[in-house]
Amino acid sequence: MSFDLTEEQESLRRTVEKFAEKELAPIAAEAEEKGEFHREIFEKLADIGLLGIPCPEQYGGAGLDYSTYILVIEEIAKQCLATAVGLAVQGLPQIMINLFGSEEQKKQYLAPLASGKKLGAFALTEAGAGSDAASLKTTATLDGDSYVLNGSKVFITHGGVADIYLVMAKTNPGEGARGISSFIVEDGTPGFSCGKTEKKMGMRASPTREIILEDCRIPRKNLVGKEGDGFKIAMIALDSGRITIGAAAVGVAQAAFDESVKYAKQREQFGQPIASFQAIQFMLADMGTAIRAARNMVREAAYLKDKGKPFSHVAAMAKLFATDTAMKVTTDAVQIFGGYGYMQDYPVERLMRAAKVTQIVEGTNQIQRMVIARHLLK
Ligand code: COS
Repeated sequence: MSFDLTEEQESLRRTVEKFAEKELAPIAAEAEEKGEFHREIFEKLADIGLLGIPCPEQYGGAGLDYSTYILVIEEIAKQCLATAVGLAVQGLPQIMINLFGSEEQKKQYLAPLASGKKLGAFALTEAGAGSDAASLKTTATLDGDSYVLNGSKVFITHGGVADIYLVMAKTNPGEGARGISSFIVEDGTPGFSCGKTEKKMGMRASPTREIILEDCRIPRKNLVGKEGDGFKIAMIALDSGRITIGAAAVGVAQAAFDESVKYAKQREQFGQPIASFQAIQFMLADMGTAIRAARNMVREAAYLKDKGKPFSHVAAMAKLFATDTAMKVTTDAVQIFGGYGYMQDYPVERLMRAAKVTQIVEGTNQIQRMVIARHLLK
């Protein structure tokens, strides 16, 4: 594993950095305050080929590796976590359909997702099934050449704005995890509707919504993989998703660190910049050290995935460490800013609220510890 980026990776990283400074920085604070989703940002991301990173070129994607995907996510997250998480979520259905879908599904769904013509979403969580995902209650009953879905999903990122949902439902309710299957459900299908839009602590430019399935009849051919494979398909997708959330957390932490260094050099107290005090220097030293370690862990997880090696526990470790780092670094950033850090005039309070959700999404950090411990003890 090399620490150097290839020329192509560095060039793409710089392009994305400039894109994020030009397109996201000016709107991120206001979109957060108003809870506004900017669909046009995803069109612009699509124009520069960023919505189809994990999709192979033959199906209309960029066919780039995960080591490149995480660079893109980190740069976007520095300016706007909502957009970075959206970019990560857009990848999940592409990964699932590419790995487990039929040729027909790949031809029908991958190009629209990769080109950004359609937005994708991942629908696993239910009101009573969060960390214990296998206890989900939504059912899918085979009826002739259709499946009929009934149930509801909560906390769905891009719920209501997505066009294609990968929905996990029980085809065999008595079978636990092995009774779950995975389906493609299109927006507009009779029986598909959206419920409550959540009011969140942070990441408010990304809509999080309930979706409702009432006798929602979808073609039998929309089953992804085989009946009973849905839980494993979801877990495999989440393994990859956890790497991208780790990358997003590194971006949030880096942004808070950069703001802190700038502020510490310019803010004067007791007749000198606060950066000259050891109390602040040690905080910055710890923040910089943790961010470097987190970034390297995320890169290792991506490297293992790219090489086709087992990476599930390393992805969990990277997600755990990077998101805990983001929480600590953003909290310390607010502390360095003092009273100003608590005010919305500076970006660090928004970054601190953003960091919190990274410890929860794609599996809470307690679930990551479970995944890690199971691996270490097996
Ligand atoms: N890759 C492939 N297969 C996996 C897997 C993975 N990462 N994790 C589990 N599986 C398989 C297991 O091998 C097992 O298969 P068999 O039945 O053939 O033995 C099956 O899935 C059930 O696994 P397990 O018994 O470990 O399931 P648990 O109910 O104990 O749940 C956890 C495991 C807790 C890890 C899982 O429910 C989880 O990740 N929860 C968090 C959900 C989450 O991240 N939600 C966020 C949604 S997006 S914001």
